[in-house]
Amino acid sequence: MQVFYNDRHPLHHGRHEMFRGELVPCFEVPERADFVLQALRARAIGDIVAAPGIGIDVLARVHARRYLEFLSTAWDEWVALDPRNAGRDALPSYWPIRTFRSDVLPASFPARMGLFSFDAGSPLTAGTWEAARWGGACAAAAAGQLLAGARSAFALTRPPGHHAGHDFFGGYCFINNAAVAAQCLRDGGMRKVAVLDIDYHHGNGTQAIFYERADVFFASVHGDPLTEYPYYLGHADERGAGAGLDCNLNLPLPKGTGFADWRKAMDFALRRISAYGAEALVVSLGLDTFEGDPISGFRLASADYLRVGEDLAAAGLPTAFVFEGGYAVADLGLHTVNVLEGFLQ
Ligand code: SP5
Ligand code: ZN
Repeated sequence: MQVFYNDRHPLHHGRHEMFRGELVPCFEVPERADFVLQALRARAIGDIVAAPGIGIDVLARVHARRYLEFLSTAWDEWVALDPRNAGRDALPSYWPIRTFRSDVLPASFPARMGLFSFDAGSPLTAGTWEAARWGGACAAAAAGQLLAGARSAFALTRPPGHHAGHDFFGGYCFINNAAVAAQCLRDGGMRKVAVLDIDYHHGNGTQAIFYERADVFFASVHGDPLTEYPYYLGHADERGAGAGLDCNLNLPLPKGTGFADWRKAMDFALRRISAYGAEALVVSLGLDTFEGDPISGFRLASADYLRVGEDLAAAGLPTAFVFEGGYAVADLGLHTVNVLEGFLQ
């Protein structure tokens, strides 16, 4: 399996995220990808290569141009506000909810920061744009492998992507890597593509990007948003809209769910993907379903990830894995490699 590793990922290195009124150390740290890389090397899973660069047009297939423009200049604008900001992460303080206008682009940088985000837990740092856009390149390259006939590929990158929407960041995500991969598969000639999101948190960004489209099916198994982040999306009655009606499947599960019930939900999602007629699959591979994850609530054990990979392989589709969440940092390598090994058996 080709592994497209984003070696620029450490350029994104948030220090703090806002949590319950205080700044706490980030859960989404560079060591996450380092542990996965080490495990891939130790167990000789695949060829670890760099992705070729992509133009902004590839990202603009799923993101708004004005959002990409914002991301590309955000750090410089943040530092221009106050030179001392060079030593601080950028976090939003204002949001234009509901009745506010979002059609007028504010001149104020802090106002744009809020326009293009939905939480204060996703610090933007000096190298965020560089790291995030090369993540998009890894996702595009993984899609390219499938288009060239490969059975599987893996985009190993951070920051993660599935919470990032058409024009917003949040949930530690800036560029939606899985959406980039799915769109590249479509643009490369696959007629129907599915995204299966198995991160603990609902992939609100991916869902929103494809919600009214019939050519990309989105399925997600996740913690019930009534109690779990990202809270405002991911309910079972969200079935898609317009041409995309019944091309969206949410399977929220209660906090505390163990592997037996989780596996039934994933297998149901795979059956729906098969019935839909997908020609290729993108897996948003979050490993925060692990029982030891510090911010999540499912109870998967380390060996369960082998079964996850086997079940995904049984779907029989060309599959691009895209790395998402997972915060039990030292165990991430083992779990990621277990999924991939289970898939390749
Ligand atoms: C990609 C991904 O997994 N994003 C998740 C973003 C979650 N952000 C909210 C984190 C809330 C932290 N809760 C800490 C609980 C400590 N007991
Ligand atoms: Zn997550």
